[in-house]
Amino acid sequence: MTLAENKADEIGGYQFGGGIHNTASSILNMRNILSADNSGGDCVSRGSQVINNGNNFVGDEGCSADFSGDAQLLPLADNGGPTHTHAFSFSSPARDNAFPATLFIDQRGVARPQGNASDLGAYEWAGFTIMPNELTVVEGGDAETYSVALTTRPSGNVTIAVSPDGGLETTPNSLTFTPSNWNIVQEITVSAESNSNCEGNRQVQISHIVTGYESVTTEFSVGVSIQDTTPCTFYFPVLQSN
Ligand SMILES: [Ca+2]
Ligand SMILES: [Ca+2]
Repeated sequence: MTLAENKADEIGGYQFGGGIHNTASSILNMRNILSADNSGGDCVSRGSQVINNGNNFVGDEGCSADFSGDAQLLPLADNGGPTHTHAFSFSSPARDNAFPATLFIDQRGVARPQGNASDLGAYEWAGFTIMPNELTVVEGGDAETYSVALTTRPSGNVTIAVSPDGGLETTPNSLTFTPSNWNIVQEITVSAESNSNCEGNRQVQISHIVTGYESVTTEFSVGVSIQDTTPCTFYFPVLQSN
């Protein structure tokens, strides 16, 4: 369940929980709840018992939650299914952090889990798999590859624009997944350009912008370590004796 953008007025300086308000003498059992971006408290327990059954996200740290902070929720929108839902960014801590083996569909009817585990709240990110997401290439040396695959069938074409940092070359620089080829893994080849500069080994990245998937434009990156092969020459000042 996702509870977001609800409001409860403060009375006498006391918050009544725009997201969750647990009244005195009642017991609140929570698991896999996502309560964030509410006004008047994301979860307020008024002298009553909260039983944390694991993996709850409460933006303002109320109710002894396991996760807090910015849930990176996106505006309420038609993301498929019978009701509007709050999607979230790919980098949201809600993604893949649910208590395992307890959720089988999300509020839209999308099967859970997607990716490494189920997501917190009402929305399951139908994401993609990147393998590996860290690699090493040698300057002027052999190319390496990584693969990208979607985890669910998209409703239309999904494009992924690939942008390597300086010193890297990638092929291709754009991927397209369609509703018919979405489950076929696509590979990207990476190589490091040869040069005559002594730069030392360095860490760069390949950025990706994904459009047309889940009504959300999102980004991810793959980390690349470049090993420098250029010999380094050092010059010392010539000391002259009088
Ligand atoms: Ca997931
Ligand atoms: Ca070099």
